[in-house]
Amino acid sequence: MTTAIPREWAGTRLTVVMPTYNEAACLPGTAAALLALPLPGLRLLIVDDDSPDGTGRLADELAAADPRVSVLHRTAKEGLGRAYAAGIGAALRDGPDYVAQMDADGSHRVEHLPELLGAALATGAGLVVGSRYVPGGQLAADWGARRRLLSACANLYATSVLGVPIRDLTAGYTLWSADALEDLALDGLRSAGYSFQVETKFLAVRAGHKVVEVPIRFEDRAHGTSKMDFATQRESALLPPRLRWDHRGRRRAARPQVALASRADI
Ligand SMILES: Nc1nc2c(ncn2[C@@H]2O[C@H](COP(=O)(O)OP(=O)(O)OP(=O)(O)O)[C@@H](O)[C@H]2O)c(=O)[nH]1
Ligand SMILES: [Mg+2]
Repeated sequence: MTTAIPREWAGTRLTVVMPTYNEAACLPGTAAALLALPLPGLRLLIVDDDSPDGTGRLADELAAADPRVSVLHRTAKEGLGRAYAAGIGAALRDGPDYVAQMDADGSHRVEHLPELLGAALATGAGLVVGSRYVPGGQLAADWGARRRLLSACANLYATSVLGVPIRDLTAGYTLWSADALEDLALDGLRSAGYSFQVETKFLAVRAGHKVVEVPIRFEDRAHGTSKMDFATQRESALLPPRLRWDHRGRRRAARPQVALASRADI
């Protein structure tokens, strides 16, 4: 069931940026579910890194069938962070009010998107995080104990090294105001891979943007395999101390403004 969203909010210009690499089995279903949401201001930008399994061709077919869909084709797999930096930069050029980040593999339930948008509009937050680690947040039932522990430890590590009070700092399901994104200087980010998620949240908090965490249920991917490899994990492990070093001695713009929202608030 989709959360009802007030009519005056539903037309808000919101672009979902969705990076894909070998997601041919997942992309059509995820895109169809997303485009069926009752959000007239919704656009979808797929950022494909020349997937060998033909995901880019499928994305072109989706764009040909629906004017709300567009595709950014990149020539090589340069990592999730680089794909997002390019995709978000392209999305901003069309002047949306908000930009959301969403995986193509079904882990991010489309039903949560109106909840994230509602939280942003109600609170004026620059960043809304779809969070697995606030009350009401859930992990897929089939995640084993090892994976749960790894995810929790990665979050705890990044949070404590960086001193950022966001409970799901590694989350990949987020919604940003265009203003907050403009402050990120996407071309100068350190992260090529998944650590983009941690780096961008850290920078948003440092810049004084209000952050709200909204509980989501995180599903296991519907088909296919993870693109997380050793180099990406290494980069993620090294990023927090590097970021701290980069920002040593620099004053934060303001006290961190991080709040939790429960479903009842949205
Ligand atoms: N364009 C692009 N997309 C990528 C790249 N790496 C990952 N992705 C996409 O980013 C999203 C997240 O990647 P996943 O492989 O699902 O990562 P994960 O969620 O940690 O792994 P699973 O739990 O197994 O799904 C998916 O939509 C991927 O297709 C990349 O280098 N380039
Ligand atoms: Mg995934």
